[in-house]
Amino acid sequence: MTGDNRDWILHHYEESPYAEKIRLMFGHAGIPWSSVLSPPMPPRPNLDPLTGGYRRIPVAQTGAAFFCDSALSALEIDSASDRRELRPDSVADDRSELVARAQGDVFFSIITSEPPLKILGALLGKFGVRQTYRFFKDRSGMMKNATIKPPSGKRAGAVVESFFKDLDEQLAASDFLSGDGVGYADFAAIHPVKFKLDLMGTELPENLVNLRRWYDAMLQPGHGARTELAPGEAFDIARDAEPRELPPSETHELLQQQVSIAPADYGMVPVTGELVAATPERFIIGRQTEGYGTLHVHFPRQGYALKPAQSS
Ligand SMILES: N[C@@H](CCC(=O)N[C@@H](CS)C(=O)NCC(=O)O)C(=O)O
Repeated sequence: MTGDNRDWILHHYEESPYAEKIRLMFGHAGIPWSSVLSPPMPPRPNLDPLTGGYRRIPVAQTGAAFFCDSALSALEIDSASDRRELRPDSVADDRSELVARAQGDVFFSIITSEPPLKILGALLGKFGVRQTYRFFKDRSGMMKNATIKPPSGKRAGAVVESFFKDLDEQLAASDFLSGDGVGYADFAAIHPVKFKLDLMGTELPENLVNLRRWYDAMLQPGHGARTELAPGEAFDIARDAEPRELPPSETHELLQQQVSIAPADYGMVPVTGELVAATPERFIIGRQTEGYGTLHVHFPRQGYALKPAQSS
C-alpha cells in the first residue's frame, strides 16, 4: 500500500449491514479494496483519531480523505468507477420510497421485530457474553438519545413483511430495482434483507420468487478483491497523503469557520473542525491533527446537522 489517493480502504465490521451495502458495491463494481476491521461498538481507537469521532460504520478512506455515511461512499465509488447508477440521486422516483424505507424503519425493524431472547441468542453466538452485554448497553444508549423512534414488536414484524412483499412485487418486472442492471436502489435494499437472513438464520419466504432470484444475483459477485490491512497501515496512509484538492465550494455562512457536524437521527456524536468546502451534496471538514497532518472528513448534507463549533 502506497497511500495512493485512489486506494480504497473500508473501515467496518463484518456484521455491519451498512458496510455490507458498500462491500457488495465494491464487488459489483470490480473495485479492489482494503479492509480495516473496527470493533462493533465504540471506543474505536483504530478510527476515531482519523475521523474525529464519527461513531457510525462504515467509513471509507482514500489517502487523507474520509467519507462518512454509506450514501457518500456510494457517490465516491461512482466517481472512481464512472458508474452513475451507484449515485444515491440516480434512484428512480418510483423506487425512492422503497429505498427510504430500507434505510430507515426496515433496517431497525429487522432487530426490533424479533423476540429479545432470540436476538440475545444470536448475539451471544457471535460476540460471547461480555461483548454482548456491552453491545446491548451501547445500542440502547444510542437509541435512547435518537431523534427517531423505530417500530417494535408486531408493528416492526409488519414493516419487514410488507417490505419483502413490496420488493418481490417491484422485482417482477425487471431483474434489479434499478432496471436491467444493478444500481444504488439495489444496494440500499439488499442490506436489511441480508441482515435478517444472516442474523436470524431464517430463509426467505418460498413464495417470493422474484426476491429470491434478486437476492442470489445481488450476492453472486461477492465482495470483490479484499485485502486485510492493520489499523496502523491506514494511519500511515493518512499521514503520508496530502488531502486531495477541494471541490469548488458554494457560499456558506460557516465557511472557513470552526464547526461541528453530527448525524441528525442517531449516533449523534459530533465531529469538529473547519468547514473547508460546502457543495450541494456534502460538507467537508478540515481537521488539523498532530499525528497525521491535515485530514478531510466528508459528510453528506442530507441527514446531518452542521452548526458553529462554539454552540455545540
Ligand atoms: N446512514 C448511515 C447509517 C450507518 C449505520 O447506522 N451504521 C450502523 C452499523 S450497520 C452503526 O453505525 N451502528 C452504530 C455503531 O456501529 O456504532 C450510513 O448509511 O452509513
